[in-house]
Amino acid sequence: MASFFVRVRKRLPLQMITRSVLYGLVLGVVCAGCQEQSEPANHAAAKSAVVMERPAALASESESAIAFADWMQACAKLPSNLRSGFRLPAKDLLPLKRFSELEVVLDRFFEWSTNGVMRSPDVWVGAPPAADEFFDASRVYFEPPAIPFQPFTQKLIVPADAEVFFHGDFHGDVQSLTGMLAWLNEQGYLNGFKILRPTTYLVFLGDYTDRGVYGTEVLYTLLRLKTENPERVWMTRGNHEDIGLTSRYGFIQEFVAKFGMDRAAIRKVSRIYDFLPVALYLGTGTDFIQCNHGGLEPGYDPAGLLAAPGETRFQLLGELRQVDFLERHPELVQSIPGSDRTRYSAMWRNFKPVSPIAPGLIGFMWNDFTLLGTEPAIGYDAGRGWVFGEAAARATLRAGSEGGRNVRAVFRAHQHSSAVNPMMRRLRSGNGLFRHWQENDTLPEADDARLRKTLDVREARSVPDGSVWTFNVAPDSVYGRNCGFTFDTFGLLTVRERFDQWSLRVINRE
Ligand SMILES: [Mn+2]
Repeated sequence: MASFFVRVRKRLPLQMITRSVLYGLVLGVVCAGCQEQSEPANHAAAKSAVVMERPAALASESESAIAFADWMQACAKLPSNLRSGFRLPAKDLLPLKRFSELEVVLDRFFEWSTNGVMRSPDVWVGAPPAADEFFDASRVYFEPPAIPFQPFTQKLIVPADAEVFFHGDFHGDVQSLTGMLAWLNEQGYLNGFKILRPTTYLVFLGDYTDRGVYGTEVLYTLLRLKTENPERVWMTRGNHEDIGLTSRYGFIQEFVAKFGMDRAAIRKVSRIYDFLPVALYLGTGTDFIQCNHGGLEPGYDPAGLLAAPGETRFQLLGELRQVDFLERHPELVQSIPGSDRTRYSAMWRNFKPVSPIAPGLIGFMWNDFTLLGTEPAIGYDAGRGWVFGEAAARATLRAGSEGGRNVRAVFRAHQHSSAVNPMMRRLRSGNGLFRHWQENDTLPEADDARLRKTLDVREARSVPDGSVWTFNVAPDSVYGRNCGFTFDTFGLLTVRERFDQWSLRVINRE
């Protein structure tokens, strides 16, 4: 793994890395870890090895944490990514002077992750993860002595009058996040980092870092929110919550520039991703929405997780059984055009992930959805993943719905393009929130004026059964610049006893 740490010293021409190069490099990282994992002798030795000190006992809030107002002020002084041309500001402007200031919240997060609600074997559906692997935050899956890669899903029951805020990709735009927090403070939902109302939840949909230079500040802010409201703030794992991607798309480069080349620190900050669910099923007990970064993962069946008694439950993904899913749904395969059908059928697998992308992509982190109802049931975007159309999405959501428990909709992010494309035009026209497969939306290349007449662009929107929603990326990014938007977007879902009364409000900030 030495090569991995050497590579990140070099300044990579990030925008120029092609997908195929990216994949080759990522596999290099991942496979080094995999060999260790499958080597019983090393594995046994690993159990007694001490790689890194366990997180120290928690310092009390007051002695270690930066005050909310100071943090907001420090972040407000940062030049935007676009104004600075994605260059780091002068050292004295950085809100975190040393890694130890970030480490305080990492340690607090590890303490909650390893000794909080997840630690009890009773909250796991199926076999709970091993104490000396999953819960040993000093060990990682991508470096020897390796632990298994063990992604998981989560169920969260919320009260029937819950208000749940959602935000899409930040990609190192900290002012998008602090702007949202300022709004939540103004509106009385938060006091500083602290949630005030018992029915308020915050859900972040992944891709916190990379591509903008304030990823460490985004993570610090999110982890302050999480650790001060651990049962009310949830972060899902995006495709960029993966050391294979952060080492190539800017975050580790940013981290090294800010804190120096510190392997233990890089390992530690990367370990937080393993405690973020790849999908969060949030709902009342009868109705759920699937909250995650990318798309559907047909190889995973959530029925057991949703049926388990209790308000907060977790389940290891284990083996993803995509082939089995398609065998149960031949109609989806039949609807794929002939030549693609042959190609695709060779690509579906039953597999146990050893990393977010190997031996196949985890759909929750990577997959996409088509835009129009007229597009094919299933497609494949090379280097990105499976693209689900309306029929396949509905079939997958229905397959996870059993015993009166229904997965009704998907709230996700993962959409950005550095050039205006049909998806970005829909996000721009829809004020940063797009519902796929809208009835009148039939022209893929329609312009903004046309889309604003066609799409649901209202502030308050109903949530139809089977709907899929994409939240826009933060604006201080090449996506904001190249796609011509400067507004930030978050959503407020109001949950009700009856699903047909749930509603989603779009909130925009300049
Ligand atoms: Mn993404």
